[in-house]
Amino acid sequence: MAEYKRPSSLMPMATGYCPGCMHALATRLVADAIDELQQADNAINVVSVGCSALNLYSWKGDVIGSAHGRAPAVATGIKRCLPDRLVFTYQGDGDLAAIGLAEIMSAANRGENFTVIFANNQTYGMTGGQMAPTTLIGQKTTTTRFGRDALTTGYPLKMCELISVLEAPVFVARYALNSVKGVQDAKKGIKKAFEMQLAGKGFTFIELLTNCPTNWGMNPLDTLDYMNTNTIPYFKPGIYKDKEAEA
Ligand SMILES: Cc1ncc(C[n+]2csc(CCOP(=O)(O)OP(=O)(O)O)c2C)c(N)n1
Repeated sequence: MAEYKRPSSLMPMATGYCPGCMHALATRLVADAIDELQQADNAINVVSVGCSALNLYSWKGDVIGSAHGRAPAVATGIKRCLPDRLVFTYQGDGDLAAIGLAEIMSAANRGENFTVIFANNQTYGMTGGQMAPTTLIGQKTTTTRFGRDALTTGYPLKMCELISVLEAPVFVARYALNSVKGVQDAKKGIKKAFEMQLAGKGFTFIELLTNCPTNWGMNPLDTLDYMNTNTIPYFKPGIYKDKEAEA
């Protein structure tokens, strides 16, 4: 029995991500969900800027790039013009929760019928590990050398919690990719979000807690423990909103 099969919606090539980076795993989970729903030819991946956007080279299907943080605005236009396509954004935390905060909140509040995949690695990976809005209190980055301090930089933004209080979103969930169960649950969540979009239900938001071994300065295995001890207690995994289950 095959232990591993490349999802058919990904190109047969290396990803370009650093060893142990969970962007590669997250990309694979999205591709698996798309394959299972037989949407490879129908999906449109809207990337913006950051390591998150490097997955554009891996996709066999349609991909469009957007300016930093603006993927939700571009996805809005695409989905409104092509309502039968499966449209999703794939965004990092600097992208979505800093420069693109207005775009994500506005698209969620309008209830646009697309899916957001939010990879939260608590840092600006591509540019060298600066503090992101989601950096944990005490976490060291290149711009918080002694650890993030709430007095000067505030608190890590909890995007699932923020988005789930809006009226329009129909499915909002957070998963941690540092355990087998987390990975399996994440795949189910991504698939459910895509199914809800295909059924025309509205805005769906999936947050994936990920790592950045290079900028965290850890080997990949240690990042798994760091996530258990630090990331997960603050960013609690779970389903924050599910209008289907409420109905
Ligand atoms: C308008 C604009 N401002 C700043 C940048 C520089 N820049 C490139 S990637 C990036 C941060 C990306 O961080 P994040 O979204 O967390 O993604 P990651 O690389 O961690 O996946 C920034 C600030 C840019 N490309 N464009």
